[in-house]
Amino acid sequence: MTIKRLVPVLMGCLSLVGVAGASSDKIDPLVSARFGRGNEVSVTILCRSQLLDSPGGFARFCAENAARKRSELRTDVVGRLKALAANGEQEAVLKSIGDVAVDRHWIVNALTAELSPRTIEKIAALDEVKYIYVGFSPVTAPGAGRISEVIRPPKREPFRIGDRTVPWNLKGIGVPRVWEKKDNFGDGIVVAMLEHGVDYTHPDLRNNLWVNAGEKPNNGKDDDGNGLIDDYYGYNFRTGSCEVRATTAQQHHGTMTAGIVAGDGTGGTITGVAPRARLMLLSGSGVYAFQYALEQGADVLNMSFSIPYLGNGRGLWRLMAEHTVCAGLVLVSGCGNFQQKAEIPVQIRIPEGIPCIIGAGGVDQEMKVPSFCSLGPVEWASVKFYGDYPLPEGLVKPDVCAFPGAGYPLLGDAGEDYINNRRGNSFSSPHVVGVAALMLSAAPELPAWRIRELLEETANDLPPRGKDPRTGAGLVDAWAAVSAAEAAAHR
Ligand SMILES: [Ca+2]
Ligand SMILES: [Ca+2]
Ligand SMILES: [Ca+2]
Repeated sequence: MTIKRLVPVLMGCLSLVGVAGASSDKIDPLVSARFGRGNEVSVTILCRSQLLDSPGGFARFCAENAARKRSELRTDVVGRLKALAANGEQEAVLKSIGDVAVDRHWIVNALTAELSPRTIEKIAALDEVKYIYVGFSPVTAPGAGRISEVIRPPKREPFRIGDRTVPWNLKGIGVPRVWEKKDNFGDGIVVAMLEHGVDYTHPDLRNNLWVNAGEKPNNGKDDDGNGLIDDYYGYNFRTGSCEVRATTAQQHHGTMTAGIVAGDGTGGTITGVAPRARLMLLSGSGVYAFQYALEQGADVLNMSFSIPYLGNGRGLWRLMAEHTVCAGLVLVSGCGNFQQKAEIPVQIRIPEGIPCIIGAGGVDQEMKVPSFCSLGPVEWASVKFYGDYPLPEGLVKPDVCAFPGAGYPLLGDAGEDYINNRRGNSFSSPHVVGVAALMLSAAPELPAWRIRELLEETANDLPPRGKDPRTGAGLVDAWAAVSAAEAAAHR
């Protein structure tokens, strides 16, 4: 313990006097492996001052802020993160790297740029630099773009099941009972979908879209002054465009996941767990999505994707996710489909392997884990600045389970209202997201980290007893989870 504490202090002193050995300790081996090819390397430069320490800072923050409202935490934490990003450390780096294109971040106090190996080694010696990771995908310079259809005003009558079909997957996690007995359909909750696009013109989605009230669509102007032109339904940070509509089969993944969150059954089948939640549509790197979702008032973020081989970069994602959860956004991610392709402990990757992110695994209708579903545990002992959750126990993931399919209706693409032959934990995740939306609709001021705790406490445990690395805490139970959220809000 003493030695561990001494090392960073010593490193700090050494870098002050410019000893090269100390500064190279601040360059991720995955970055230096790209040196020597004569190319510039994309890096994300983590500055010294961060809101949370690693690894104990998140648990301390949650304990100290347990009695606070989520809305207060949003304002307070976003303000503190932005103040840290403006504390002069980023400026010191900018001064040192000269005139190159840089993305400055605030969700973590960090910058992303493409730099030469020589410049990277130079800035590693700065006292203001904590560590240099492989870069987040850079944002494409904002362009104009157009939204294919401006839907207004949305038709939002009071929600009724009526004669529409409610499929087995929603019944299996207790959703219709919440609708009928609690009159809770997810009203008032905004769910951000980080996807490759969503067909927002689908009849079952088009009345459930979040819109940026400060932005006039398709006028070529950034009306709300957030730096993004015409970001009406969300934003595509990959293309630098406001258009977030799915047009290819691959992008159609997002239509299916969005349908599980909020498909309202206009076409005859209710696919959505929270058919009165609203959808914010985002594409691109997580860092931009987290910042946008926090600034624009999203409550839950779905991430039905998995990133492998991040090495120490897993720690950068973890810090970013912990800051985001402290700021009141519930993060959920599917646990992946790599059971037959990868050894434990790397079947469950990023973001779903991060402790504060709700990792959704899968079971079929017989409560068996399908052979494609990734299994836990996850290790963090090898990750710079963390070193917790050593194997063999590791971090138990998944956190909870839902249904990955196949065999229940998903939203189809143009010309086909529904399809039912797809499967994967990409679809488990939005079930959990939908339940989180119902919980927050009932108890909007619960801190975001309480949603994961309550989902686990109320899940229906599956063998073996207790939280296990196949099914987590068990199958989510919407009725019990929403009831627990209501009780926690009144405490
Ligand atoms: Ca804008
Ligand atoms: Ca505009
Ligand atoms: Ca169990």
